[in-house]
Amino acid sequence: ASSATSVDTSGVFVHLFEWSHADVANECENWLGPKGYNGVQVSPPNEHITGEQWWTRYQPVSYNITSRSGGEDEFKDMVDRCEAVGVTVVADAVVNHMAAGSSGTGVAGTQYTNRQFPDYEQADFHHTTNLDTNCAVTDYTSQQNVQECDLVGLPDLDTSSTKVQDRIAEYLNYMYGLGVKGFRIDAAKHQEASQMNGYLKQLPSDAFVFGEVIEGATEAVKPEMYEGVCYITEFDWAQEVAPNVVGEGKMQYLKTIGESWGLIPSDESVIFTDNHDTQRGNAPLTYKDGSTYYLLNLVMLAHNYGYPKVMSSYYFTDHDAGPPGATADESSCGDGSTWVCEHRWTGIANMVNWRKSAASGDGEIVNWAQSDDGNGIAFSRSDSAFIAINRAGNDWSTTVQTGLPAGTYCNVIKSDDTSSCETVTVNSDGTASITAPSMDAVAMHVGAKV
Ligand code: ARE
Ligand code: CA
Repeated sequence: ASSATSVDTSGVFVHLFEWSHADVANECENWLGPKGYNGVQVSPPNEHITGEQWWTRYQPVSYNITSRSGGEDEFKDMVDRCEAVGVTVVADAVVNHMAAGSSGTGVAGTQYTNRQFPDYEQADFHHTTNLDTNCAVTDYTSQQNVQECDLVGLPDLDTSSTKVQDRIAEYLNYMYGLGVKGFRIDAAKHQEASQMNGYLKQLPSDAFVFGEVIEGATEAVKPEMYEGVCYITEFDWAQEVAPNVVGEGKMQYLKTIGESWGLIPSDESVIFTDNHDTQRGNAPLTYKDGSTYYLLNLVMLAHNYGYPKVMSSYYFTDHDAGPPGATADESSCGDGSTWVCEHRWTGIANMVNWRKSAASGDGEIVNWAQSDDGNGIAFSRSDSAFIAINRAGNDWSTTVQTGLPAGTYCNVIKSDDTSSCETVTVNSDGTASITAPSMDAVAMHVGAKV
């Protein structure tokens, strides 16, 4: 299993998709730090091809820290300012491949031709007998096809080569030197696990690393192959959980989310309601779904399975559309046309400190209760945090055991301001009378006691 890293995976991190470094730095100080987020995933910070589409970021031209999000000085300033308020920067590392096409220029002016870059020559890529061509990823039942051919036309680096491994390690260590303690390995599934480890083992042992491995039932490459090498994305979490929040299932089934559902072990798992790909693809719920998406986020943040990543998006209709030009801040967040800022939605933001309280003891789910129809659930964790979530059409009023010490608590779903929040009273025996409104929740924790 993955050893101790500088990221506490009992906390919560957020993906500020396509935010500029300057905006991320401000957000760390104004929101992420105060609300308790312990990490922020940023878009690939290295030089990429030019173009307006968001996915230009996934076509590296060089490892210069220059991108649509800003240059190296802005990157370093962001890392320092986030770290100063307890928020670790997690860089998206695109190292399986380089930019496609016969020639082009990167955003910092670096030029390349077919499979030739300042950092790599043609022999550093997987290839046919001709150095300038390669097979295409077409057959997910073949490990070799998936890992040694080109993904959507992107020249596939020969990650078995120690030269390539060393160059990737140098890039990641360079970012580590700038203060980056976390990495998302893009297209990890397209790199053989031990070859990936060839560069990951060159990183300091406290680096937090998770690999993007999408499970497919009939596919050759399995998430399990990466156990012990890095944390792993669990794409099935949203697919399995969402149908209980909306649709056929029931909230009552959520008690056992975990390995018994076929998910990877909790202590190696990164979970999310949707990500930048699935929100444009097969995500069961996204910000566009409103309250059901909100409830799915609350389930993710309250349950003890996995290390949750909150998705923070920009509004889009066109699948390829790049980010809005607007600065992401107080005036643009949630304006309906630029930045969605899901991570600021009151219940989501306040559940981050809730989860910290929840993890203060053994973190176990106790005092489970449910409504008669199974659409309302309530539970506590570590006797320091309690939540009731209700997907029914009617409010759910009940008296439950909260496990909390007697006292008056904020309902943090509405506010965590102890001077003015709506409150819930916990009696001396730990019970409380609560009302979870329809499509809403009520939550208390020891960190927000009045
Ligand atoms: C773009 C154009 C292409 C063009 C290419 C080269 O869209 O038409 O051929 O450029 O010129 C992103 C976009 C791509 C984009 C690419 C490069 O999504 O559209 O291509 O950037 O600009 C598989 C992989 C998984 C990958 C997904 C998208 O296994 O690793 O496909 N996800 C990551 C990122 C993406 C990114 C890349 C990888 C590339 O998160 O944002 O691509 O760096 C099943 C399988 C999965 C498979 C999935 C989709 O579920 O199990 O393994 O995921 O289908 O095919
Ligand atoms: Ca590969």
